Amino acid sequence: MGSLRRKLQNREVSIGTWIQIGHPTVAEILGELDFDWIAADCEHTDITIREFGSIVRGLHGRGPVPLVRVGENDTLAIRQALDLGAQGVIVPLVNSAREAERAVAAAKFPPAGVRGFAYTRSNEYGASFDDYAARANDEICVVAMVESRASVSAIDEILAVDGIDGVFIGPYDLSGSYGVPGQVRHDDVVAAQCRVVEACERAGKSAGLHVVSPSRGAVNAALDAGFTFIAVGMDTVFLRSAAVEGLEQVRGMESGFAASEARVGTGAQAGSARHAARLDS
Ligand code: 3PY
Ligand code: MG
Repeated sequence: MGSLRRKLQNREVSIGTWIQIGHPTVAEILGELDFDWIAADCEHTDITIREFGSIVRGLHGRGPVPLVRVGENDTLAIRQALDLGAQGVIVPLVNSAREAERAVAAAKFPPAGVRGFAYTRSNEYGASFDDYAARANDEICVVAMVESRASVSAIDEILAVDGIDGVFIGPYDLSGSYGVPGQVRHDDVVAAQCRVVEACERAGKSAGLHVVSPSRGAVNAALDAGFTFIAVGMDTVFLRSAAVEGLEQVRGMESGFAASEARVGTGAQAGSARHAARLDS
């Protein structure tokens, strides 16, 4: 069994992150970091299946396990992502055991499921066909997203589906479903999340949460609440916060720069005086 699937099944903590930018450079940069897994979000982004292939190639040979959140609970979307080398799928809006069974079936080769066999990137275009076919069902992780009142009501049945390794909370959709859109800290939404975590504890499966703005406090709160499959940040969030911080470091320097320029003179004369001063120092 793959190490991430084992962690999910043992409720061991894993820390991952999300990719929303469909370029391999992002995967190469984040892939060098010590994340346990990296999930590309193909639901709420413009990441195409081809771009997902580039992301998986960017992660290849690096540490984090490549996961995908498919656009919807669709057999072909799941098959194509796994064929490209995703080692697990996060499936949005799973509202019932039947829908969970559908997701698992798409992710597993027969007789456990309906995943089709072919020469694909995941089996090195056939070079490791037999080996991959023998181990894929055991290694591929399937995580169902719980993001509706219906899903919370059916949580025990969803978790009882063989092949569902854990669930991941979608707090925003959950808040919408409870009639308080965007209020992810609303009592009803928090109570729903607690219900899901308790069900995971009973079922011995993992509960996942996205800590969008990472901090030790926020991750500790998630761990204390019983979540073990934890995403921190996201490429877009990291990019923005680094840009904001970098800009904060230097904004305001222009006024000092303008003042020193005024003292030295203007134009080309000022530039050469400045360079000369720097060379002298
Ligand atoms: C949700 O909050 O519903 C999400 O899917 C966030 O990714
Ligand atoms: Mg959602």
